[in-house]
Amino acid sequence: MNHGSSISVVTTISLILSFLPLFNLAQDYGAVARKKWLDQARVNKPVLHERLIKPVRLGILKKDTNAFQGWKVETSVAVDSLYQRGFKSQSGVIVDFGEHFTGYVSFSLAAWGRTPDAPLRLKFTFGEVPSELAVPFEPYSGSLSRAWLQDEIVTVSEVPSTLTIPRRLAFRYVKVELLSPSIGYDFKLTDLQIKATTSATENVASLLPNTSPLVKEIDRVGLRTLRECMQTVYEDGPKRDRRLWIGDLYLEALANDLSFKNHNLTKRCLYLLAALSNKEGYLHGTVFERPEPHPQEGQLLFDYALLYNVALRNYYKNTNDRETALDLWPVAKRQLELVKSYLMHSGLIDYDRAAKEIWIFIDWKDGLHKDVAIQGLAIYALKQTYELAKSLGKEHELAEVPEMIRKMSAAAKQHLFDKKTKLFLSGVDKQISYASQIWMILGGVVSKQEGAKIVNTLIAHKEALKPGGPYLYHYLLQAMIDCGMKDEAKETMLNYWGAMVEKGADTFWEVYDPADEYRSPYNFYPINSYCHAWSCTPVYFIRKYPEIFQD
Ligand code: RAM
Repeated sequence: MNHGSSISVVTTISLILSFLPLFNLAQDYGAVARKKWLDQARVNKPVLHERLIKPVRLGILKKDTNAFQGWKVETSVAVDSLYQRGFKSQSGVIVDFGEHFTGYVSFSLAAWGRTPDAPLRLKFTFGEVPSELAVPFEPYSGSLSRAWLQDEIVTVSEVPSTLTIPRRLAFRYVKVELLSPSIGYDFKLTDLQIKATTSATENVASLLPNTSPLVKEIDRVGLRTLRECMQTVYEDGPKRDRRLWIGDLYLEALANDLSFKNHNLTKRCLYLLAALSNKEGYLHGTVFERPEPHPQEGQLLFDYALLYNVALRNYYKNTNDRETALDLWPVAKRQLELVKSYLMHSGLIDYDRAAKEIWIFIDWKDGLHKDVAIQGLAIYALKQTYELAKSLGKEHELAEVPEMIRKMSAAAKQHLFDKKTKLFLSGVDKQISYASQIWMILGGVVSKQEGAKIVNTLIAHKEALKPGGPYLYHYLLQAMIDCGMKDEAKETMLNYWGAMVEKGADTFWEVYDPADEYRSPYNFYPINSYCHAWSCTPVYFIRKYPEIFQD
């Protein structure tokens, strides 16, 4: 090929490429890097601490309109009363383990009087909250698999025997029913127990002595939530979905940094996600560990991919582990291509196109319009990634980023801020939401003073679309703190997480809407997770800002 023809080939190629969306240009990291990352994930896999836990008492399930979701479990007699009588007359018994545990349940069956002459069929229903024991699972209307619900039918062919339910469970309460008795004999159920697992250790520094009892309680429940979600990855929820999601990982890592300090777990998760990124180098929103590590193929999540960078920066800040930060730097850098690929000349993200091509999460909230929020979140992530680059001496690789930040911030103020309402408005309906204001504040699009005014206007605005759950409440609290609104931040924590505590939460919930306890993003509230990673962050706030929360 002569020189002239090679130029024309190059020109043709670059012409073709210029019509492709930018993110198709991204290159794979290569098999060597991926293998190294997967190995790093493997060597940092934590050993699970196991504890054998026995139930503390029996309970009585009661309908109560004042209780959370209309049901409560009242304390009844000691567990011995179950173990020392024939089971037939006790079918439907509620056993209370006193706290939330995650692990493997076993039990023993023995003859009680006459010779066992037939198999037994028992049904176990495990509940994180009382309503899961009371609400019929059929007809099932949920949008997630019915199989997540924790009811297990066990057929026992031989009595006496000791059995372990194969599936890992997450619960405080168990209901045990006898489905198929034999008229010929009765039996005893004994030694119900759970081998509880967690990768969190117990040594967490206590709060200052003057901390209010409610804050202490919120912290205790938060720690419990985090502990249960810390398994061999940061799970989102030990009942459901039991896997690593980037958005949950970031918040769990924040709380872990100031409590259990299991930094290797964070490291493992960061490596695992990197190793399982797609061919273009973009991170999947969620990955699975078993049977072999694999991603949720095709599930890219715009905001979560960007939050990975924030999590990596946070990991580096907390550990000084430069080697890992440098190792994973190409991954962080690559995620920024997502922003570039949707950025319009105006400096705004092309939300309509992005929303068609990639999942933008922001919050579980029906009707939420996310164009403003993703703009703010992208600016926030660009800034955080730039800070990470600076700390690694890599800012020259992000030479265009400061100008992107400037342009995107200016565009947000010019096109998305409404001078009349003094709030950021989203979508054609000019929606006023907490999500929009929160991410504009966190993105630093407005000054601290402007941010405080916005939050005050928002609070006074009765129609504003409130956060749908603890995930966005976390960012609301952070936005308030960033604006110097200490009292409001404390009040929000006490009102929101405090209300869960007052409603009997042993662990914090995936979804909690004070105006509707039955809300579920999945159309069936028993499928909600009631021990959910992203709700554990009071642990972080209380320790990070003792002057606000421990005073
Ligand atoms: C749900 C889970 C998880 C969250 C995603 C976006 O499936 O609750 O925690 O990260 O949604």
